[in-house]
Amino acid sequence: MFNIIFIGAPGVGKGTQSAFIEKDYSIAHIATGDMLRKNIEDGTNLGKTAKSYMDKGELVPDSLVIDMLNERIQKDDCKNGFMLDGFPRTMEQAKELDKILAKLNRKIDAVIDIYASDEIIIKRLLNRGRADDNEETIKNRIKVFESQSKPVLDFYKDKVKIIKIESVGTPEEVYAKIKKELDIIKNNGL
Ligand code: B4P
Repeated sequence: MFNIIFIGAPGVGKGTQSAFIEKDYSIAHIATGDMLRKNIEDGTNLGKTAKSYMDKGELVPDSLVIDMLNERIQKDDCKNGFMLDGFPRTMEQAKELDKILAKLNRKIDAVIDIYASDEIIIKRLLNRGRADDNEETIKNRIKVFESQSKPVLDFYKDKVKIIKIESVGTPEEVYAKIKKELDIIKNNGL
């Protein structure tokens, strides 16, 4: 079993890198942003509430995202392990995740701290052009990341191995750096 968390600013490449990891390590890719967008698409109550926050680049309320994650993480495809892409994004989410994992008798093996300059992030996101990828919303998402999500790294600092990766170069080049570190952890069974 191999359980990983990705922490990084919007557009830094969490989703892009998660796709490589999912394939190589055969673990479930859990992207809370994708799950919320699916709820919006399906017109669920959760989707309706989430949309009002996501359109402004704000975080969706903790209780909603935590319940969604709790249910997802217990699905069969997580038996071999999981990679959390976009969760936890607040201290409250990190603390609740600890409780959820304790109940399931599971632990986090590695946290990937992925980073790039604001300039690179803004360029990538404007290029992608998703509904929430306009300059004003992107700038707010970066601000929200700095104030609410970055502190989550401190929560894991003394508990879990943190891999720090600069997300510059092609996606394949970035992934080569991540894979090297993950293989060390996996092979040492840390
Ligand atoms: P997310 O869906 O998580 O979106 P993101 O952070 O913007 O994207 P990511 O980092 O995955 O970027 P990607 O690899 O795609 O969140 C969206 C919203 O959902 C949040 O603002 C929030 O409202 C809500 N939400 C989600 N989770 C939540 C939670 N836990 N609590 C509360 N609210 C939550 O890369 C971006 C682009 O860069 C792509 O086009 C990609 O092709 C390109 N790219 C990537 N790597 C590259 C590279 N090396 N070189 C060139 N381009 C690259």
